[in-house]
Parts: sequence; C-alpha cells; structure tokens
Amino acid sequence: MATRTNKRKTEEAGAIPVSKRDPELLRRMYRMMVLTRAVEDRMVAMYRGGDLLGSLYTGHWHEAISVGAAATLRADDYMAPLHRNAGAHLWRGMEAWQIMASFMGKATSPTGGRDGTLHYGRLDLGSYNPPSHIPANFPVATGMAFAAKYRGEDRVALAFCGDGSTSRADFHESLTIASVQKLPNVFVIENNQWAYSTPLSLQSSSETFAIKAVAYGIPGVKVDGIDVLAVYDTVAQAVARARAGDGPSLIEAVTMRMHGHAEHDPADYVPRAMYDEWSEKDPVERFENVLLEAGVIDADTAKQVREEARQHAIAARRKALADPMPDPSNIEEGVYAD
Ligand SMILES: Cc1ncc(C[n+]2csc(CCOP(=O)(O)OP(=O)(O)O)c2C)c(N)n1
Repeated sequence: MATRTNKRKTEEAGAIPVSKRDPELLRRMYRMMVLTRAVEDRMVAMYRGGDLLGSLYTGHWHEAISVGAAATLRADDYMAPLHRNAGAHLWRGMEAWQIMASFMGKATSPTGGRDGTLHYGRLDLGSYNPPSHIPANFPVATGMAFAAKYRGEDRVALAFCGDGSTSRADFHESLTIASVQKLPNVFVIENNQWAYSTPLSLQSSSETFAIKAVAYGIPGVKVDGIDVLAVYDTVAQAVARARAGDGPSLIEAVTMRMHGHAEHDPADYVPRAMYDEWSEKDPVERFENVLLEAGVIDADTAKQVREEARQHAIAARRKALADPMPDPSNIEEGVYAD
C-alpha cells in the first residue's frame, strides 16, 4: 500500500481488485517476474562456475519493482536503469542471452564487450546503459525528459536508483532541475535496506526516502516494493502525471537486497534475522499466490511458466557461451559517440 508524504490527493496503490485488471497484462507481468528470477538464478550458478568475467549484480527481491515500474511505460518512453533492474530490461525486450553475454564480455553483448559487464542497455529500446557512477543515470534521465519536452513529445523518462544513491549530489541536482522545469520524470528509489555494507541508519536521517520529495515540491510516495500491483499503480499514476505535463514524482519502493552487494560479497554484515524475515516476502511467490487465488492462473500454468523460464535461461546460457569474444583488431571502434 502506498503512503502519501505530501498533501496532494491520490488513489491508494493496489486498491484496484485483481478481477478488474487486464488478465493478459497480469499474466505477462507474472511471466516476466518468473523469467527474471530464473535468469538471475542461472547467472549466479554461472558466476560460481566461472562463466562470467568479474562479479555479478542481481535483483533478487527487486523483481516486482523492475517489472511493475517498466510495465507502466509506453514503448517510446525512456528508461535509465541501474544494476538491480534486469527485470525492467527483460520487460522492454532485452534478450536474456544478451544480459549473460554482457557479463561474459562477449562481442554480442549490447556493448560489444566494450564497457563494464553490468553496463548493458539498449538505446533502440529506449533503455540507457547504466553508468559506473551512481546515480549518474538520474541526470541523464532529466536530459532525456528535457529533450522530450523541448521537442513537444509526450514521452516519459523513468529512472531507478538505490537508497545509498540518494546521498549523492547528482540525486539532488536531478530532482531540483526536474521539478523547477516540470520535466516528465519518474524517479524510483529502490530501498533495499543496504548500500553495500551501509545500513539505512547510516544513510539518511529522514523518516522515509519518499519524504525528501517535499523539499522539491513534488509528490513523494512510499510503496511496498514486493507488491507488483502496488508498484504498478503508483508508478502508473506518476507516469500519467508526467505525461500530462505536471512534472516529476519520487517513489520509494521498499524491499530487501537478498544477495550480497554482488556475488563476491558474502554480506556477513547483514543480520541473519533480516534474511529470515524477508525470505517470507518473496515478490514472485506473492504475485503467483495472488493470481492463483484470483483464478487468473491455475497451478498447472504456474508450473509450466516456471519450467519454461528455467529452460529459457538454460538456452540463453548456451547461446551466450557459444558467442565470440570481441575481435582485438577493432576494439577501439564504437567506444566514443560521434
Ligand atoms: C559515485 C559512486 N560511488 C561508489 C560506487 C560503488 N558502488 C556501486 S553500487 C554501490 C552501493 C549502492 O547502494 P544503493 O544506491 O543503495 O544501491 P543498491 O546497490 O543497494 O541497489 C556502491 C558503493 C559507485 N558505483 N559510484
């Protein structure tokens, strides 16, 4: 459920009954969440088996945020994701094997193997490559939104960042320029309790991250980040507001980082009790139960969707493994934009 942090009126997120929603959209969201989990689980095995270059960053327990938020966009909208958003990439049409090829530095990865392995994006899908410095994707999202407004297009730019990223100057600069220029931005903070080893108590003294919106004079909403329908409704409302020319919104979606910062990190600093508590709140399982209870899917369909996702991930690994590494003779090509 969403909690408003300023005085503007809004509908409660997740208030629309499942029976009143488009079943095709619900099933697609479910398939994408299951696929995201299957692809990332497979990639964890690939990391452990030595298939990948460098470390692996995953979005376990972020699936509802990535998929729920991306599902609100039109195909011609923009997205500026970060390292927890494989689900958002998959929703917009990125192939699972392309994500794997990126973490393997392959020539067929979206970057051609020319950038850091987690900096994959597809401009042809309106998805900007995550930058190394976080949240440097926020100023890029304001640039995208400014361009859309300047050209008289009703496109929206959705950007994601973590709780730790809110302590950086580019977060403040982006929200300032977006609010004073009334840019069509939607900023989603994925509050997963930790920024590497830094807990929330050392990150911010604000009651919530959403409340920071008050300083910029824009709506700020805190939403349950494991409830995909609550995320969808909250982001959809912000997208509609941005598209109508009413300016940006800030959304805090609360979840937990269920793996280490990356797979090399055993995350011994996270109290065991936190994992125990959050393991009961699996967003994929939760949505599956919602759909089962509402009769949108049955148990056989759920089993089939999970098995298809597993097979899809296995096939994606096979393709990425077989793909070539970059050709050293042309490695300097395509590095700079003309
Ligand atoms: C400016 C900058 N400082 C440090 C890093 C290294 N780094 C990458 S992700 C990360 C933690 C980010 O935490 P948060 O924003 O909460 O996102 P999360 O990883 O928890 O999703 C750090 C310290 C970086 N990429 N950029």
